[in-house]
Amino acid sequence: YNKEFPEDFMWGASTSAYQVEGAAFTNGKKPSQQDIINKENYKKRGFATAEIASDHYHHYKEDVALMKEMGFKAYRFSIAWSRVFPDGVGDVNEEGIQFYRDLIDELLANEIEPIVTLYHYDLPWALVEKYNGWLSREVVKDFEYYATYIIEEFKDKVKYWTTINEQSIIVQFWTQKCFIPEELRSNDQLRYQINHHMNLAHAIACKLVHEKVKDGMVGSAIGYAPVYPLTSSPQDAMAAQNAHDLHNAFYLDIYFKGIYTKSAMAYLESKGLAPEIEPGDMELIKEGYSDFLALNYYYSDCVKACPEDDELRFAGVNWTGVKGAMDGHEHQPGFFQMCANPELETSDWDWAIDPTGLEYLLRDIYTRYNKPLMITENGLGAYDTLTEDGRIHDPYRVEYLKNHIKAMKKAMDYGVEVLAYCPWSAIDLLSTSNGIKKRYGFIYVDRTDDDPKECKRIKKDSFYWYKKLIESNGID
Ligand code: BGP
Repeated sequence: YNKEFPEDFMWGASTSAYQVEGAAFTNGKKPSQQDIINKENYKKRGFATAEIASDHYHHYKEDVALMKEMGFKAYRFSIAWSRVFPDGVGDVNEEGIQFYRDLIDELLANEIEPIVTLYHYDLPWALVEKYNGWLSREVVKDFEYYATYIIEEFKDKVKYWTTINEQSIIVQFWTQKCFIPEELRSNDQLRYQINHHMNLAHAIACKLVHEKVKDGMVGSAIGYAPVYPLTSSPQDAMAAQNAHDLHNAFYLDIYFKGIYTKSAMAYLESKGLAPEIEPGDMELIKEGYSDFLALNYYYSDCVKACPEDDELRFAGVNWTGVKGAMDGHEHQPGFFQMCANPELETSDWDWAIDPTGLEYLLRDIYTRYNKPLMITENGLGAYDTLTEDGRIHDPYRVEYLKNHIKAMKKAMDYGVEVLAYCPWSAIDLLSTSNGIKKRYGFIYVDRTDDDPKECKRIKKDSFYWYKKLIESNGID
């Protein structure tokens, strides 16, 4: 492949607020739903809470200096709504917003482009208490209140905005990504209702960026997996098309065409899962078009045909990091069922490792929608060991990232416009499915789930490798 990347290509990495910041109750911040989910749910599995996380809140200058040392051109992070508006709406928490002013200024002073995500799973808990959070349509106007403030505040400093992180993943894993009261969890239609509210919120944020930010670019960050059929049987190929329509097109068609994918909607209607749509909603969605798509890519999916009389179920999780411990696969009766791909190796968490899938999806999306793309997440969750020499040798991570970068470049050589590569994650942080045991960073954070110690930062081998790669603009 042609090794040269564009001069202005944005090498960097990503994090999200509740997974990295800590200081969950500091300087006026009140809990987000993740603080509650972490406490109540994750603690019983022995995971770290978000109370301290990687303590980025207190280490941000050191962290930005390390990013600078690696040569980052961009950094994608999210703003914690409950730090800025502890009650979701109302008075701004000056100390909370000041943290983001300082962080953004620190990035700009180091010539690192901030790529800001408005919402990454962490709805203020106050709004859950008030009206069940995303389950209620009321959240849309409160999101508008929050987004208006943030976009106004940073309109001269932030050019790239992403709205809501991974709606497709929220639909699949809704009880981990949103606080859902026990008694409502059997109603799967609500997954799609939440998603509809998010579509409205997304559209509003896009409109706000278009109105307020000169030369601003806005889009959604989507968790995207290309779908392969298990066999070459026409039934499995059809199942792959169905899964693509429901998992991928269903979101992209909203962002770029302002419509719900017909086939996916017809399927959801047939199962009583379709969202309620009010007059004017689709017009709003159309007006809030996206300028680019941010992609979070970890694995590809594999499917086969699913019998009509099968039982509906959504995605499973591997909570333990022991291969094969995934607690089930998604079944959409008569449409498709997910299965393991016998052709691919997996991570310890059963995520298929598939660099070619990245080339495949970049080319596929670009051909269908013809919009610039950004990689805002990609990476390998792994157990890292601090060795006696005080180092972290993570050749598996380097191998994973290198192969994905090559695949991305191949897609670019076929004409796909990719603006940035921001893998997950800049620094170790809490995994949503396994606390601090499952690590992703270039920078090791010396802590365990039980004991935050001082969260000392240690450069991993992958840190030096990435630094060299950025220095040579992609030539490894
Ligand atoms: C994405 C999320 C991130 C991150 C990542 C890794 O879905 O946007 O927040 O957590 O996945 O997943 P996990 O933390 O489960 O390993």
